[in-house]
Amino acid sequence: MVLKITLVGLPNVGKTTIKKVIFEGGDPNKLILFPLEATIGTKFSVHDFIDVKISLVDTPGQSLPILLEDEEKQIQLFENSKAIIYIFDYENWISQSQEIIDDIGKIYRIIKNRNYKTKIFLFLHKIDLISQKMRGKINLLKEQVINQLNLPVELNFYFTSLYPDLIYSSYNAISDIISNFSENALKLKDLTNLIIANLSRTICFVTDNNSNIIIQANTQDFDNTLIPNLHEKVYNLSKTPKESNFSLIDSHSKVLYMVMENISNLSPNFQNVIFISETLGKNDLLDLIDKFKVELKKK
Ligand SMILES: Nc1nc2c(ncn2[C@@H]2O[C@H](COP(=O)(O)OP(=O)(O)O)[C@@H](O)[C@H]2O)c(=O)[nH]1
Ligand SMILES: [Mg+2]
Repeated sequence: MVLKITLVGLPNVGKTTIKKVIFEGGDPNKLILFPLEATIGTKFSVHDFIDVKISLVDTPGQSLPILLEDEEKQIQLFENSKAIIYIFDYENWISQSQEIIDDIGKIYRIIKNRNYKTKIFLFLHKIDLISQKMRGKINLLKEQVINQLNLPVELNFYFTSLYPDLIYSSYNAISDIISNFSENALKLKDLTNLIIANLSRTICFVTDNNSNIIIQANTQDFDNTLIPNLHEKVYNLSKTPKESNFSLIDSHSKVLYMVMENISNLSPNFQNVIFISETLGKNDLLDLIDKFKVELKKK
């Protein structure tokens, strides 16, 4: 199955960086320190995500107004698009809210007039730049956006960031979106959430054949500052499997237990399942792996 996803938004909101980090394994820390060049012209790329081929369309922000007026461009960008992700940030919202409302309204009407079956998703990105105090009221911000949009349907809304403490928000948003279209992605997401429910300070990753993390599920109390570091470890370990599937990880002066197991015999789309925990030891983690495999077989 091919899933066309189009990324749109004003310049400099983070579209290309999201693509690099989530779909190409780019290091978010480096990409925030050394930003990418502005995207000139629309970029098309293809990525694997479980059983789905994601055909990703990354649009240049500077030409958004032209893209939204030009019929030919509208077709090129949106025709057969299952999902449009409109990305904006808090700074944009403060300084250009009317422009954002107009753009989203235009996209909504283009899809409606052309009878496309496209879902629109909104990312309020770079939430790391919002003050802690304001972040506490983030749902009010969402309400404000939805009210001003005043559309007949409520669009799906996500708060995202690639900042280390918050990066899981971006993974979650993307895998959530893809689960709308892929039965297998949805099942896997439900399965991992089920396994870690009621645990404490534990995280689960599933990687694909390219060692990319395709699903991540963590308990509410998991220390998010550890996550980017763990992504790197998981990626490297997946590439060079060792004899032992158990290791201790030292991260930010914390010791975590990790187990990893190859599950490619259960599903050709997957490579490894990995559990990492601050609270569980080796045997408990091995039990989780067994539980995961039993549930995966059931599906
Ligand atoms: N603080 C912060 N900066 C980000 C985040 N995501 C991307 N950026 C930065 O935003 C800038 C624009 O990114 P880019 O992907 O080129 O934006 P695009 O024009 O929408 O494709 C770059 O400096 C990125 O490093 C984020 O989550 N937080
Ligand atoms: Mg770009």
